[in-house]
Amino acid sequence: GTTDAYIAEYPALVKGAKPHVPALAPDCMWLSGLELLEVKPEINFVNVGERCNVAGSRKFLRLVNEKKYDEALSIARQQVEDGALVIDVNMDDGLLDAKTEMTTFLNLIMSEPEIARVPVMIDSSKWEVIEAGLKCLQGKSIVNSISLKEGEDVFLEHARIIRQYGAAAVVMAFDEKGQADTAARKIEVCERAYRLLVDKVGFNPHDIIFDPNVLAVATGIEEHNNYAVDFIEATAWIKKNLPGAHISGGVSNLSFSFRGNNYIREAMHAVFLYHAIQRGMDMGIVNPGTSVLYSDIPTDVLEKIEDVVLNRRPDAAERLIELAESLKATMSGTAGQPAAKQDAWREESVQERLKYALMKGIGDFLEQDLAEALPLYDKAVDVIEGPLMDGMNYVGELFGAGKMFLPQVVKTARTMKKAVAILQPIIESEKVEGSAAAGKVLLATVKGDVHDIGKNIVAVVMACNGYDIVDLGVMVPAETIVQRAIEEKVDMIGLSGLITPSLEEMAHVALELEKAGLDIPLLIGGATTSKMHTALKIAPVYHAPVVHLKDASQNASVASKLLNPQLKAELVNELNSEYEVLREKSGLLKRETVSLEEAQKNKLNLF
Ligand code: THG
Repeated sequence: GTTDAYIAEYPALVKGAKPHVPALAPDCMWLSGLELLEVKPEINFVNVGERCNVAGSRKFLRLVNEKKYDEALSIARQQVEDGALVIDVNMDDGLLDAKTEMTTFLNLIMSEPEIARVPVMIDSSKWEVIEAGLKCLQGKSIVNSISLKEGEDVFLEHARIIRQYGAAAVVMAFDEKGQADTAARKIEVCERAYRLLVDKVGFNPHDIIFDPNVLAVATGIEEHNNYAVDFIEATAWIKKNLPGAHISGGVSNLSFSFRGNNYIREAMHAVFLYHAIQRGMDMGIVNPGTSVLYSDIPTDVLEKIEDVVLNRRPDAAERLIELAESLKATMSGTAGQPAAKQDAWREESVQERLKYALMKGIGDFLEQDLAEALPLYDKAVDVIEGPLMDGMNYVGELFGAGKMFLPQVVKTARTMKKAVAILQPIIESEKVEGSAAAGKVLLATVKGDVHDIGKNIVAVVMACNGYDIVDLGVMVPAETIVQRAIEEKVDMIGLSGLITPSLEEMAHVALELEKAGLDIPLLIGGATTSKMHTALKIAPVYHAPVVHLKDASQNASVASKLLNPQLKAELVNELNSEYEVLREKSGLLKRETVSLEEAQKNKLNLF
């Protein structure tokens, strides 16, 4: 019916009507799942549920691995019930197909109205996973995350695609130099990213969520003490100077040093948020089920936690550990018993005393105890490899079991350093051809990854154990690692990384070491690394020993084994059989094969 005559009727119909005025772009952040989430100033904080994260929850990882999606969905549902306004979903694991898992899980969420009602934050360090996620979601979701770590071109390209999809974006405070740790660096990186997004890509500032990096405090390393303060200062600056932009962070990262004590961890988060929200933090990835409120924290506990979070005194971490331990004791019912006599340990045998001194990080009696121990051993190095290493190993065990905290491991390492320094002159004088000296270790965070805090802790622990450290920093390409390993004649190479793509990069480095004909043992560590991944993907491509280390407390003892030919052989045997078991367990090798003859009969026949 759209003839000229028909259309000619229109002018009369619209005469005097007001033209449509398009709705203005919102002057606050708009997000949505099935429902709109309008982040008006009255909502002073948007809590993003952290638990649907295979790297952040053992339970969620297990459920996804076992394809128990119903239960995995319940974790999402529970978070929404607990008040999460957004849910973060992360499927980055070296042994999962993250893209497929992301797609599967988001599609499942979309058919659960109680969950799909809230916006989703797609959390991945792989761009292809993020794009796969964006394709599943209706409404306005959040990409977590982009950054300047690979330079402006990649950043702009990703930002433009995000804008086409109509999503908001978390921008991490990383650049080509690495992750911003001080307030000044955080500000520098965020300001640069803001200008690019607003001026070059045409981003609505409300769609920018800065993450100035919540890094762990109270690690035992002094440089880390001001991390929370740096975050809060950068937050205040961003709020004031980058209009419209929001500020978020992964709050649970803050308390990694207190793994094993959930009360202290949650109280630290409450304290951090209390101060950061006042200064302008308006979003955060948190456990929505937390029950600890700032106002409920007893005054004495609060004071000690604020000392740590606000970096108010140099011994803050130590005092909080004491408190954490006494709280643990109270909870396990040993409270009220008289404390064991402070110096009862001085009555024990010298080996036990040395072990105890290391465990507790007490350096005061080392001179006398070492002098007493020396005549009992053939050589001074034996004291290190004997009672001192026993102490280190014990600490490693306790740490692994969540019974000890990171700052204590660092303190132990410092005590070890003192002991090694005392023994050093004697070791030198006893040195014979071919005797084992502490070796030289190359450390690097692999290409594509800017996280270096774990690596730096390892460097401190190993340096304290007498090793020479060649630290190549972050984003180190395989060629550089190979070249420097040769130049520096190192005894072993430690690769570190936090994000999942680093796993592939580590396998690539191993392959390059193999190609270069090297025979240097490889140590693998970092949050996403695992013994399973090492067994399946890294060890098979490199013939020299490849050892996965769960945490920094193990490095020194593994390194000392690698430097002793006999212990090295034992370790390699142990590793080989462990890896074999893991490979079988993974089922990847259980492929049914036919005989060669049969296979040859099946060859492609073109004529
Ligand atoms: N910034 C941005 N995204 C992020 C982070 C960030 N995503 C991931 C992470 N950091 C935030 N999420 C978590 C989730 C869980 C934990 C920490 C951060 C956590 N989990 C317990 C642990 O490891 O001790 C595991 C407990 C369990 O297994 O149940 O602490 O900073 N943009």
